[in-house]
Amino acid sequence: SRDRVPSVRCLSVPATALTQDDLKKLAAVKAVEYVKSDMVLGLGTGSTAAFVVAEIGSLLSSGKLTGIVGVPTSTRTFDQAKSLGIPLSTLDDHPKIDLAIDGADEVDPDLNLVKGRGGALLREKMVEAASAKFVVVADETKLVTGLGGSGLAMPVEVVQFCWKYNLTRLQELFKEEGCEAKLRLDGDGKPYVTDNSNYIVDLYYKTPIKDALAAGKEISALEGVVEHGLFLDMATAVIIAGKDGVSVQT
Ligand code: ABF
Repeated sequence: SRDRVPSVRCLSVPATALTQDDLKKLAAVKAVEYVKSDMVLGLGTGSTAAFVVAEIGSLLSSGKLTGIVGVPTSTRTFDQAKSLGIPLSTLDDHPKIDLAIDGADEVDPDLNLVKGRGGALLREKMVEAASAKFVVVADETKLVTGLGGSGLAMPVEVVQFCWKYNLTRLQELFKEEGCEAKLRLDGDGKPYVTDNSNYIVDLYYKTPIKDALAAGKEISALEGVVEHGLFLDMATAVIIAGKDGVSVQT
């Protein structure tokens, strides 16, 4: 695990009057300071990551950044980056990524994450696991004391075949945490289908996950489970924008 250093607080602007979007933008701009020309970049998914991609696009068009290649973590990030003229590639052609920047849904004190509420967890985890550095950007509402503690979804990507069987097995795994499992639906009330043609089962906990490391292994051991939203011991740094400014935790 990473050595923890006290978080560095750089008070850029009094953030009291800032909206959540303003905070996301602050975190995004701070993260892009880590981007250097000629890097291969993992481009995250979600509203905070979208500010990162926008910032990279503007540095590229102003000539302040050159020679970068982006590996997107979703079709929607692909579309956004393409529209900004960011050269794009994939893990097949760029298996080693210098730096990935992405959002998160939950961040615990050890920089372990819940990710995937944006539905992109599989490609995010593939890209971020292939990255030499993985910087997370989030506003302070994402901070939790224990994963699953937000009461919001912890997503698991499953094959479509017999999804109900796996939904039941997943729920059973977390009986002690009072887990309720739900199939994620899209706007039309049909099952949400990921970029990889799979379904998502969202797990909702009444109390935080007791042992996230063990939980991740148990989830992955279920046949038909493709990937889960526990990103453990993966983040190199977490940039949190909050009411007292932007902090960088490593
Ligand atoms: C993405 O960032 C997803 O894994 C996660 O759901 C999302 C957080 O979204 P937002 O930045 O919009 O809060 O990586």
